[in-house]
Amino acid sequence: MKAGTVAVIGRANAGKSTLVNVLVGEKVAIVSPKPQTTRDRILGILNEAGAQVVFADTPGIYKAGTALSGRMLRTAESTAKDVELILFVHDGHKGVSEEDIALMKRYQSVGVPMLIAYTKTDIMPAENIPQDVKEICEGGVSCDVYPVSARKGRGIEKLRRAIVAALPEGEPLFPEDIVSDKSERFMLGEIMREKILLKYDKEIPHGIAVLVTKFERGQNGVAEVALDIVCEKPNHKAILIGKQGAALKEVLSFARKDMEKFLGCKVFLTGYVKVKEGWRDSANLLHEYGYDEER
Ligand SMILES: Nc1nc2c(ncn2[C@@H]2O[C@H](COP(=O)(O)OP(=O)(O)OP(=O)(O)O)[C@@H](O)[C@H]2O)c(=O)[nH]1
Ligand SMILES: [Mg+2]
Repeated sequence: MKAGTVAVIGRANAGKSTLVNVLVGEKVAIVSPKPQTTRDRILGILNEAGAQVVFADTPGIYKAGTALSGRMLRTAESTAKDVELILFVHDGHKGVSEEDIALMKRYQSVGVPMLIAYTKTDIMPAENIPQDVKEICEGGVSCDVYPVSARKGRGIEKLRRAIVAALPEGEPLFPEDIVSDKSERFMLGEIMREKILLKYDKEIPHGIAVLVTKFERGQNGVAEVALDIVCEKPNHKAILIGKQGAALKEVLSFARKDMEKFLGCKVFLTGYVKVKEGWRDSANLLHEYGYDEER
């Protein structure tokens, strides 16, 4: 059978996690309109007759400002080296700049076969596509470009076929009944982070870590989830909580609904907001919140 790992690489906010979710057919990674949504390497596993594709979703390429973003960048870099294929995701609706071409060439020079997914074609004029593809080729990038819309599901099947065809023959790396390497506990924390990314301005979510402190499925079919929402500043804490706790209540309620869908049972969710100044630059706290480089 065809089997292998595909590193999904590209700029922050390009649409990598959305594409991985669509290719796998299940939500394995959270998505938001804000750059730097994905912080860890997340494996999404696609099983089909005669093939197993392991997609390694990575944090988007973005200039590093904190120890956390430095780690995120290194996660993307190291993932690209140890795979059978690189899927470079490009946000087509932003056009193609010289820096984009330079980045594509840099990943092509890793020496692993590469395909380009040119995504978000649903929010751009279709006539720009051939010109952009030509520019990519003439810029010296010698790999196939697949225009897709992850949101509308366009071009996905063709891309999936091309990915499978590019993989070597091999044995599956994971059992066929799992879709992700991450635990339910990890996903619960990510669902909370996704709702915070969607609700608050970007200065706040970028400084958030979510620590799941309790996850227990009770006899009564209710899962009890407690988490700490760690932020960087006292004024962020005040914004997160809102007037008489209204903002926190709302964001917890959004998260709870998604957690119930994810776990398939009722969820009793409690969340506490805590302040840890400078946690994004503290090696100990990065470790405590699960942002280690080697895992
Ligand atoms: N219109 C449209 N929007 C898309 C498409 N794919 C992704 N998006 C949107 O683009 C934004 C970023 O998507 P993500 O999947 O989180 O992007 P990412 O590359 O994983 O981002 P980081 O994890 O921050 O690097 C979200 O608002 C998505 O809904 C698409 O095909 N069409
Ligand atoms: Mg992502």
